[in-house]
Amino acid sequence: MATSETPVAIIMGSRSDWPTMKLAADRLDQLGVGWKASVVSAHRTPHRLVQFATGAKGAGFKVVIAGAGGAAHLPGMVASMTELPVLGVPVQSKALKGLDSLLSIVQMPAGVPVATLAIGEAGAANAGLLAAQILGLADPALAGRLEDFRAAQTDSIAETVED
Ligand code: RP5
Repeated sequence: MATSETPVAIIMGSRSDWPTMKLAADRLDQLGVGWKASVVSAHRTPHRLVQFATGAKGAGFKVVIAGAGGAAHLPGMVASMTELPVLGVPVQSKALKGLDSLLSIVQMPAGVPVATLAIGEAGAANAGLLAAQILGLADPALAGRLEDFRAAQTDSIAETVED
């Protein structure tokens, strides 16, 4: 069960996706946004998928971050059963380096959107930030923390190339 303290659900197809998906959780932690992570596999636990997707909105979640690799059907299937925004993270696969994951997630038919991020760690980190930006539209304090984050990030980028 989500609460106003945990507006973001982070789901993934396998425990093996967590080292990547943790990057989303880390960004949410930095911004003071609550999250709940769980393993929901489109193929290995299909009934858990239906239960999660049909119950996510009623449980109080506002945004779903869904990561999966290979035949990555999880984000699209969740999106098909909820009106919550679903952010899809293509986890880097061993065989095809995540191109399979990306194409499985990004090519959704019109009518059922998944906001697809980059392959791997950058995508997971950006999913956390994007979830915070969505929530920030209705949360001025969070929007302020996002502005501070961007300003600090800009300040951290040196213009010179010397060591
Ligand atoms: C997908 O298969 C998961 O999302 C994961 O990225 C991939 C491999 O899973 P494991 O075999 O490591 O459990 O369903």
